[in-house]
Amino acid sequence: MSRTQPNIIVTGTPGVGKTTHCEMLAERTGLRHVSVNHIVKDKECHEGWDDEFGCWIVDEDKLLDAMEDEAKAGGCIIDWHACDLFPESWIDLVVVLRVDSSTLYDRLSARKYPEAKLQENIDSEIMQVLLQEARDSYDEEMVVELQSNTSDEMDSNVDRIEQWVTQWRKDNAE
Ligand code: DAT
Repeated sequence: MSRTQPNIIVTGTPGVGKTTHCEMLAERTGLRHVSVNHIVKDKECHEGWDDEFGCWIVDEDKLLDAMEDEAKAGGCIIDWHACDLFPESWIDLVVVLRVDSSTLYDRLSARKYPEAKLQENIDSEIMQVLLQEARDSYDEEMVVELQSNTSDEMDSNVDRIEQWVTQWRKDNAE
Protein backbone atom coordinates (compact mmCIF):
# COMPACT_ATOMS: atom_id res chain seq x y z
CA MET A 1 0.00 0.00 0.00
CA SER A 2 1.44 3.38 -0.90
CA ARG A 3 1.57 6.23 1.59
CA THR A 4 -0.71 9.22 1.23
CA GLN A 5 1.65 11.36 3.34
CA PRO A 6 5.44 11.44 3.08
CA ASN A 7 7.96 10.38 5.70
CA ILE A 8 10.92 12.69 6.23
CA ILE A 9 14.05 12.13 8.32
CA VAL A 10 15.67 15.20 9.86
CA THR A 11 19.12 14.14 10.97
CA GLY A 12 22.49 15.60 11.97
CA THR A 13 24.88 15.84 14.91
CA PRO A 14 23.27 16.69 18.29
CA GLY A 15 22.77 20.47 18.49
CA VAL A 16 22.35 21.16 14.75
CA GLY A 17 18.68 22.05 15.23
CA LYS A 18 16.74 18.87 14.45
CA THR A 19 14.10 19.28 17.14
CA THR A 20 13.55 22.97 16.43
CA HIS A 21 13.18 22.32 12.70
CA CYS A 22 10.86 19.33 13.26
CA GLU A 23 8.57 21.29 15.57
CA MET A 24 8.28 24.17 13.09
CA LEU A 25 7.72 21.77 10.22
CA ALA A 26 5.04 19.81 12.09
CA GLU A 27 3.18 23.03 12.76
CA ARG A 28 3.42 24.17 9.15
CA THR A 29 2.69 20.88 7.38
CA GLY A 30 0.46 18.96 9.78
CA LEU A 31 2.90 16.03 9.67
CA ARG A 32 3.82 14.41 13.01
CA HIS A 33 7.09 15.12 14.81
CA VAL A 34 8.40 11.68 15.73
CA SER A 35 11.17 12.01 18.30
CA VAL A 36 13.13 8.76 18.20
CA ASN A 37 14.70 9.66 21.54
CA HIS A 38 11.26 9.61 23.15
CA ILE A 39 10.35 6.29 21.53
CA VAL A 40 13.62 4.69 22.66
CA LYS A 41 12.93 5.83 26.20
CA ASP A 42 9.15 5.35 26.43
CA LYS A 43 8.98 1.98 24.66
CA GLU A 44 12.25 0.80 26.17
CA CYS A 45 13.94 0.08 22.85
CA HIS A 46 17.33 -0.04 24.51
CA GLU A 47 19.73 -2.21 26.44
CA GLY A 48 20.44 0.33 29.15
CA TRP A 49 22.21 3.65 29.54
CA ASP A 50 25.74 4.25 28.29
CA ASP A 51 27.45 6.28 31.00
CA GLU A 52 30.49 7.12 28.91
CA PHE A 53 28.56 8.64 26.02
CA GLY A 54 25.54 9.74 28.03
CA CYS A 55 22.97 8.08 25.77
CA TRP A 56 20.79 4.98 25.51
CA ILE A 57 22.26 1.84 23.94
CA VAL A 58 19.60 1.42 21.26
CA ASP A 59 18.09 -1.95 20.38
CA GLU A 60 17.51 -1.25 16.69
CA ASP A 61 15.25 -4.25 16.05
CA LYS A 62 12.94 -3.23 18.87
CA LEU A 63 13.00 0.37 17.68
CA LEU A 64 12.05 -0.56 14.12
CA ASP A 65 9.22 -2.76 15.42
CA ALA A 66 7.99 0.10 17.58
CA MET A 67 8.02 2.51 14.62
CA GLU A 68 6.82 0.26 11.82
CA ASP A 69 3.05 0.92 11.94
CA GLU A 70 3.50 4.66 12.18
CA ALA A 71 6.07 4.74 9.38
CA LYS A 72 3.93 2.61 7.10
CA ALA A 73 0.97 4.92 7.68
CA GLY A 74 3.17 7.88 6.58
CA GLY A 75 3.22 11.49 7.70
CA CYS A 76 6.22 11.24 10.05
CA ILE A 77 8.99 13.76 10.52
CA ILE A 78 11.59 11.52 12.13
CA ASP A 79 14.00 13.36 14.43
CA TRP A 80 17.20 11.46 15.14
CA HIS A 81 20.98 11.62 15.07
CA ALA A 82 21.21 8.53 12.88
CA CYS A 83 19.47 7.49 9.71
CA ASP A 84 21.04 4.30 8.40
CA LEU A 85 18.78 1.89 10.28
CA PHE A 86 15.51 2.83 8.58
CA PRO A 87 14.54 0.80 5.50
CA GLU A 88 14.79 2.99 2.39
CA SER A 89 11.21 2.00 1.49
CA TRP A 90 9.93 3.88 4.56
CA ILE A 91 11.51 7.20 3.64
CA ASP A 92 10.81 9.91 1.05
CA LEU A 93 13.29 12.63 2.03
CA VAL A 94 16.41 12.80 4.22
CA VAL A 95 17.39 16.25 5.50
CA VAL A 96 20.90 16.51 6.96
CA LEU A 97 21.34 19.70 8.97
CA ARG A 98 24.85 21.17 9.20
CA VAL A 99 26.42 23.76 11.43
CA ASP A 100 29.78 25.52 11.83
CA SER A 101 31.93 24.04 14.58
CA SER A 102 32.13 27.24 16.64
CA THR A 103 28.32 27.54 16.66
CA LEU A 104 27.99 23.87 17.55
CA TYR A 105 30.51 24.33 20.35
CA ASP A 106 28.39 27.14 21.82
CA ARG A 107 25.16 25.16 21.57
CA LEU A 108 26.58 22.01 23.15
CA SER A 109 28.37 23.99 25.89
CA ALA A 110 25.02 25.59 26.70
CA ARG A 111 23.69 22.04 27.17
CA LYS A 112 26.55 21.39 29.60
CA TYR A 113 27.85 18.44 27.62
CA PRO A 114 30.95 16.89 29.21
CA GLU A 115 34.13 17.89 27.34
CA ALA A 116 34.72 14.44 25.77
CA LYS A 117 31.16 14.20 24.44
CA LEU A 118 31.31 17.76 23.20
CA GLN A 119 34.56 17.15 21.34
CA GLU A 120 33.32 13.90 19.88
CA ASN A 121 30.25 15.59 18.45
CA ILE A 122 32.25 18.49 17.03
CA ASP A 123 34.67 16.05 15.36
CA SER A 124 31.73 14.13 13.97
CA GLU A 125 30.25 17.34 12.50
CA ILE A 126 33.58 18.39 10.97
CA MET A 127 34.01 14.94 9.44
CA GLN A 128 30.46 15.03 8.04
CA VAL A 129 29.68 11.66 9.60
CA LEU A 130 25.90 12.00 9.35
CA LEU A 131 25.98 13.39 5.82
CA GLN A 132 28.10 10.45 4.73
CA GLU A 133 25.80 8.00 6.53
CA ALA A 134 22.80 9.51 4.71
CA ARG A 135 24.55 9.38 1.34
CA ASP A 136 25.64 5.78 1.92
CA SER A 137 22.15 4.67 2.97
CA TYR A 138 19.77 6.47 0.59
CA ASP A 139 19.43 7.34 -3.05
CA GLU A 140 21.37 10.57 -3.61
CA GLU A 141 18.27 12.37 -4.90
CA MET A 142 16.57 11.85 -1.52
CA VAL A 143 19.33 13.49 0.54
CA VAL A 144 19.51 17.25 1.08
CA GLU A 145 22.17 19.04 3.11
CA LEU A 146 20.99 22.31 4.72
CA GLN A 147 22.90 24.84 6.83
CA SER A 148 21.48 25.59 10.28
CA ASN A 149 23.61 28.34 11.82
CA THR A 150 21.08 31.15 12.02
CA SER A 151 17.34 31.67 12.37
CA ASP A 152 17.25 33.01 8.81
CA GLU A 153 18.73 29.75 7.59
CA MET A 154 16.23 27.82 9.69
CA ASP A 155 13.31 29.81 8.23
CA SER A 156 14.49 29.20 4.70
CA ASN A 157 15.05 25.49 5.41
CA VAL A 158 11.54 25.13 6.78
CA ASP A 159 10.10 27.00 3.76
CA ARG A 160 11.98 24.75 1.43
CA ILE A 161 10.91 21.51 3.12
CA GLU A 162 7.31 22.74 3.33
CA GLN A 163 7.38 23.35 -0.43
CA TRP A 164 8.76 19.88 -0.94
CA VAL A 165 5.85 18.43 1.11
CA THR A 166 3.30 20.40 -0.93
CA GLN A 167 4.82 19.08 -4.15
CA TRP A 168 4.96 15.52 -2.81
CA ARG A 169 1.26 15.71 -1.94
CA LYS A 170 0.41 16.92 -5.44
CA ASP A 171 2.50 14.26 -7.09
CA ASN A 172 1.03 11.51 -4.95
CA ALA A 173 -2.60 12.63 -4.92
CA GLU A 174 -5.00 9.87 -5.96
P1 DAT B 1 19.05 18.96 18.03
O1 DAT B 1 17.61 18.50 18.11
O2 DAT B 1 19.67 18.71 16.69
O3 DAT B 1 19.91 18.46 19.14
P2 DAT B 1 17.95 21.55 18.80
O4 DAT B 1 16.80 21.76 17.88
O5 DAT B 1 17.64 21.08 20.19
O6 DAT B 1 19.04 20.57 18.15
O7 DAT B 1 18.76 22.92 18.81
C1 DAT B 1 19.83 23.15 19.72
C2 DAT B 1 19.84 24.61 20.13
O8 DAT B 1 20.26 25.43 19.04
C3 DAT B 1 18.48 25.15 20.55
O9 DAT B 1 18.73 26.06 21.61
C4 DAT B 1 17.98 25.91 19.36
C5 DAT B 1 19.24 26.36 18.69
N1 DAT B 1 19.18 26.35 17.21
C6 DAT B 1 19.01 25.27 16.44
N2 DAT B 1 19.05 25.57 15.13
C7 DAT B 1 19.25 26.91 15.07
C8 DAT B 1 19.40 27.85 13.99
N3 DAT B 1 19.34 27.47 12.69
N4 DAT B 1 19.58 29.14 14.30
C9 DAT B 1 19.63 29.54 15.59
N5 DAT B 1 19.52 28.71 16.65
C10 DAT B 1 19.33 27.41 16.40
